[in-house]
Parts: sequence; structure tokens; C-alpha cells
Amino acid sequence: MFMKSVADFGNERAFTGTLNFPQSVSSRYVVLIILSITVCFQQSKSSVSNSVYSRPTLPPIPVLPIPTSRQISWQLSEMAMFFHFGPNTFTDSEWGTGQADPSVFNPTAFNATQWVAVAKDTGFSRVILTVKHHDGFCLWPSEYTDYSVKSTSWKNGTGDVVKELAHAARIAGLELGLYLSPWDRHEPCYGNTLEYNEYYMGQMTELLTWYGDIKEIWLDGAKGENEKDMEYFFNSWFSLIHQLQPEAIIFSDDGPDSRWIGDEAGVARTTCWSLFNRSAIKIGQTATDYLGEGDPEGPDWVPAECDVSIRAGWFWHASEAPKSALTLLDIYYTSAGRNCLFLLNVPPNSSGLISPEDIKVLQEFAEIRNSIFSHNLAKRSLVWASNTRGGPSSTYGAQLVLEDGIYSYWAPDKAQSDWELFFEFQEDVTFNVLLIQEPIQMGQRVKEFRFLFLNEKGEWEEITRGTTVGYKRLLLFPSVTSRHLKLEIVRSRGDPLISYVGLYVDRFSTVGHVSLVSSRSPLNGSASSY
Ligand code: FUL
Repeated sequence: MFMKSVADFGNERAFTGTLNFPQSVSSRYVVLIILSITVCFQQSKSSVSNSVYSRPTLPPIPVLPIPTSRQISWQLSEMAMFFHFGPNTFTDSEWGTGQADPSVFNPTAFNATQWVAVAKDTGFSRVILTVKHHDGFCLWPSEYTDYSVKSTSWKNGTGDVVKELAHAARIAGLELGLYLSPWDRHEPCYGNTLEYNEYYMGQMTELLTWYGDIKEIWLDGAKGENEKDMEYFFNSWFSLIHQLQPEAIIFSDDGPDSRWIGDEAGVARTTCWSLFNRSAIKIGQTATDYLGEGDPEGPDWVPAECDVSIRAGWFWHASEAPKSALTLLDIYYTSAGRNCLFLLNVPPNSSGLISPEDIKVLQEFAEIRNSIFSHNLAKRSLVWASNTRGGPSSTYGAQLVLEDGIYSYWAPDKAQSDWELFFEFQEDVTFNVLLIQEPIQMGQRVKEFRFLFLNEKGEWEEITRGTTVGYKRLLLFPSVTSRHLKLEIVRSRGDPLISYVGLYVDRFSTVGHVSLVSSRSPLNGSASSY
């Protein structure tokens, strides 16, 4: 903790002067006085600790639902990289028919270490591979079909993309996720409910037992029109996955561990709860409004994931170019900056490598993020709160909102209605980005907040406002210069808890520009575009 809050001094004024001893007192006496004060202080400290037990302020009660440990580590990972790779990469298609000859799959320079290095070097801590897309082709040598790498000339039929990626990810310390498409356009038993579920679970078992730790299973909900009708045994799939890989997050349209945000543009709603009601929905049939906003009354913790591709398509096509780094920055604000995981697809090309032009954009994107977010201007401020649980010097003090991470936080006193954090600077600061984080391990609470500055007339004036916060909320607005700022929590589920507040300068985005990526108008009347 770098600074003591004004409130920590209670009603007393902080002593800031220097001790001036009279000239006549020699330095010998000064040393003696200091020594005796130190001894007395230590004695009194030890006698207190022998007689009175003073326990720390008790923690607040979590507001349910709360995330599981695997959901917390998933959320902390913030950004994941998606790899769509398979026969479509070689046939210039998106939804392969399942009839492509396996021989088309021939990545002559395949190198999973390069994929992982690109992800790691540009700030992604998890990679997810389409081990089987809708065409049914398997990137690992499944024993249940020969429509796989086994039937190709790549490495004379001995290759295994999943094995090589798992190995590269493990060496680099990245987490691995797998996308196993339920819809299968090749497998003849697709449409026969019992047999296909057996087939699917057999393949899932191979994947979850052959390749070490798997941290996410991605269950895509797409299915073409007029395709064979059949039922998926979701509950059996979920139980099997959690039994074989207890740390794996299961993503589907509706959870159980992570849900789809409802679009493929990387744009979450400005109101985005991780709370959800799983019993009220049927997988694949949930309205996008419900997926997008979540449910402040929901009994289940099912945070959202925003999947979007760096190119127009999910698979690599020679004719397509990557989006710009600034567009990725916009998407970062509208996904990771709205309480979601940002899942960015970067499709390897037909030689089996990530293309240089995509790498260049990813590097620029990383540099831009770094230049904006590595310097929190709020750390220069003195922070205090309208009230604090256990008093201003407790382990829930206001100044903790300047400490990185979600495990230290400011908590207000019980039964208060004013929830305000004040930031005071010694000189003017100019910024245009606000970051707020809640300690989600205690539940998602904030329903509405405002951020204000003290104007020249001495009145609090609103800079921006928002609804939900969750793990991370970013708001971009026209630049503001001030010395006095206030974060006001207007409405909350229980007492609001705030773990981090950041103020940054984004010289790259223009506020007008961001509306270009927003698929809908803000739902909460925010002054900000984000
Ligand atoms: C969609 C699929 O149909 C696309 O091909 C892609 O895999 C995307 C992530 O999900 O539903």
C-alpha cells in the first residue's frame, strides 16, 4: 500500500512537518530520547498483545451466487485465442460439407509452437482449438472414425494436431481448450440419438484422457437448417467432462460454466451480469437479450464469453485480411471491458502457421494495450471513502482500490446508503478511461454507478455512469482534467465491494469511433460510448 488515506487519520490532522529541536540539545540527547521512546513503545505493544486479543475486521458475507474456483481462474485469464483449423483451411470454406477428401489436409509447415508463441507474446493465456468442426474431420487420431489426420498424407498419417498443440501449450504455460462440434456432417450415425451420443462421448473421453489438463470445452450450438433432427444428452456430457477434467470450463450457448454473449462481433451489452437462471432456459433456445444481459435475480453463476474472429471468416482464406489493431482495441473495450472473456479467433493458414499480417496486428494490439493500461494515474491519488467496514484503517480501507487484483477491496460500513470513494490529487490529472473491478469471488453486486469530478464552481459533475461492473468494467469518454474525483455506487445487490479503480489515457481511440462496433445503443443512458 503506497499511501495512507486522509480518513486513516480520523479527525486528527496528519502531521507533515519536521521535528525541530533547540540548537542547545546535542545530537547525543536526541539519540537517547529516540531510543527510550522506542523501548517504551515496544514494551507497551507487547503488554497489549499479551492481554487483549484484537481480531481483524470480519469479512462481509458473500452475496450468492458466487463463482467456482475454475470460473474465477477462467475469468482472470481475460483473453483467449481461438484456432479454427481443419479441411476448411484448405478448401476455402467455412461450413465444410463433411465430404472433403482427407487428403486436402496437408499443412506443410505446421508448427503448434509458433501458434502458442504468438498467443503468449501478445497477451493471451489460453488457446482453444477446433479439434472437430461441423465437417466431422478430427485433428487427432480418434479410434472411432477414420475421417481424421490418420487418413491424410500429413506426416504419413501419424500426425496429431491436438497432441502437438497440447505439448506446446504445456511448455509455454498456456491453458488448453478444445472445441468438439456437436453437429457433425460426416459421421453416418449423426441423427441416431443414442448412437451419436455414444460416439460423441467416446470422442470426448479420448480428448479428455489423452492430452493432459484441458481447461475449457467449447460446445458450439450451430446447426444448419433441414439437418437431421436429434437430441444431445447435454447433462451426460457435462457430467462426463467435469468427472474427467474437474478444472475444465464448459462453454455452451447457456453454460453451465460459461455462456455465449449472443453475437459473434465481440460486443457485450453495457449491462452484463454473470448471474443467470439455468433452469429457465433450454440450451440453444435462449433469447439473445437474456444471454447478453444475464439476470440480476439469477441463482446461477454463468459468465459470458465474447467470440469474434480477427478476420471476416473463422477459417483462414487467402482473400481475407485481419482487422486493424484499433478495431481489436474497440472489441477489447466491448468484451473484456464489459465483464466478459474476450475469445479472439486467429486462424492458422494452409501452411499450418499464423500469418505474418495477423501477427503484426496482434503485436500492435498488445503494444497499444500495454501503453494504455500499464500506468494507472489513480495511484497518484489519496483515496478515502464515505464510510468503511471496520473503520478507515481496517483491512477493507478505501486505499485498497489502488492495489492490483480482486483479492483486496474496499467494503463500506454495514447499513449505509452512501457508497462513495473520493480521489484527491496534488496536481491536475487528465484521463479518458475509467476501469472498475469488483471482487467477484464475493458475488457480483453493483447495479448502477456514477463517476464525477469537482468542477470550477465546486460542484460534482458527472463524467460517466454505468450499470454493471463485475470482474472488469472499462469506460471511455472525452478527456477530463481534474484534481478531485468521486466514484458513487448508486444501487447494489447488498453492500457494494470495489477491488480496483484505474484511470488511464487512451490516445488511440476516439469516442465517436467506438459506436461503429457497437451493435446496439447503450441500454443505460451512459454518457460514455462504452
Ligand atoms: C459458430 C460456427 O458455426 C462457426 O463456424 C464458428 O465455429 C463459430 C465460433 O461458432 O457457431
